[in-house]
Amino acid sequence: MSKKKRKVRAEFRKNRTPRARDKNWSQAVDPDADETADLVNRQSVTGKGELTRKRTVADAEIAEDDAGVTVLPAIDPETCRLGRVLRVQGLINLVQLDDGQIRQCATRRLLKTLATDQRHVVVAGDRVWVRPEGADEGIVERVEPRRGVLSRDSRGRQHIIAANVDQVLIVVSVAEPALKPHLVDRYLVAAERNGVTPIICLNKVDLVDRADLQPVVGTWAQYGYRVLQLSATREWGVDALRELLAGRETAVSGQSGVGKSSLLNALDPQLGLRVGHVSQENQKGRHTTTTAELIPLSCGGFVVDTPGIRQFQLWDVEPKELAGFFRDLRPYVSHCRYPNCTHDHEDECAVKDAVADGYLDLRRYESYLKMLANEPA
Ligand SMILES: Nc1nc2c(ncn2[C@@H]2O[C@H](COP(=O)(O)OP(=O)(O)O)[C@@H](O)[C@H]2O)c(=O)[nH]1
Ligand SMILES: [Mg+2]
Ligand SMILES: [Zn+2]
Repeated sequence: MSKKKRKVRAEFRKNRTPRARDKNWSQAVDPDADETADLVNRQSVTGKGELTRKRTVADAEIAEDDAGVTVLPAIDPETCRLGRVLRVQGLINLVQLDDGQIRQCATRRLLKTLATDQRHVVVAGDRVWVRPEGADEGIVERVEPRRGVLSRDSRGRQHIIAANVDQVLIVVSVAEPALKPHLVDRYLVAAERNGVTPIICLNKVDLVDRADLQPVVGTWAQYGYRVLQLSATREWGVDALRELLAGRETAVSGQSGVGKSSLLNALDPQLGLRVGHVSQENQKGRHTTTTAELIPLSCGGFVVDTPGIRQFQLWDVEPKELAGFFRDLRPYVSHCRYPNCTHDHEDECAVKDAVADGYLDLRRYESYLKMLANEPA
């Protein structure tokens, strides 16, 4: 993580850009001198005749973190206090300050207007500086650089599912809904990309013959990924899972209906998370997971229970770096004839040769090709 102290020139988001005025720019005398000064300061005419607004924020730092680049405006350490975001609901961030106090906080406008390709300015798990207001409210003045994140691409913007976690539980079911190994592979790449330890949780193994899972489980395990075979309803594997979560901060992610809430309830019955599909009538049911939420565990540590994700598209992974995030493909890439080999159509490709010779798993290679082509999971 590197920090630079400098003035920040931040572009406002497009939807806040004022429309070009009809006003005649060459008008010699402008009675509204202030407005003219304003225009000179804040607007510049680009080649396309578009207006962009920029603003210089004095006293801010720029930091590179696990989620990208973040702007850290100066805060007043006398009045502001550090805390952790438990949940973001609409415009309100529920923040627990380090002294335990829980406050409902709005987000400082400046943070929202700084140009960013992130879908949300504040996310569950964030460390934030809060300026307290009243008995139980406040304003989030600044978000600290994030260290372990799980993020995905949501229509061209970065959706940070959880911030500041050590590990991610990739929860899939082996039946109802059927196992999607490719989705697991995608999560694995995202975890490798962000330096978060992945734990693969195959739930509902009570519904299948475990021998059928062996080929796919074997490949992941062979490359050092931890794979748990669980049944939340029968409580199989739950003790092992609890041991892995105790004292750590873990994001729990997967499609809806795979048993995330059931697993968390099984390992900590005090949680009482709502289980089951959201039916048509109670789409807005209060207790179903609709927003990521930081939940303390009685065995120590936190989990971030996240809403079911239908599509998991990779965020900020260049095609040329993709193979490097596959632990199995990685050792071969330097042996290809072309240094920029995509391991797709090129000849004298060490990866393709390894697949043909049976050293690499064909399913994993196909998974790689699908991600390379940016096909939906
Ligand atoms: N057979 C079986 N069903 C399970 C298991 N875990 C969860 N379920 C069921 O799967 C459905 C979805 O579970 P839920 O925990 O709400 O999934 P979530 O959407 O991922 O949180 C519920 O009907 C659960 O009873 C399991 O290990 N075995
Ligand atoms: Mg749930
Ligand atoms: Zn190659």
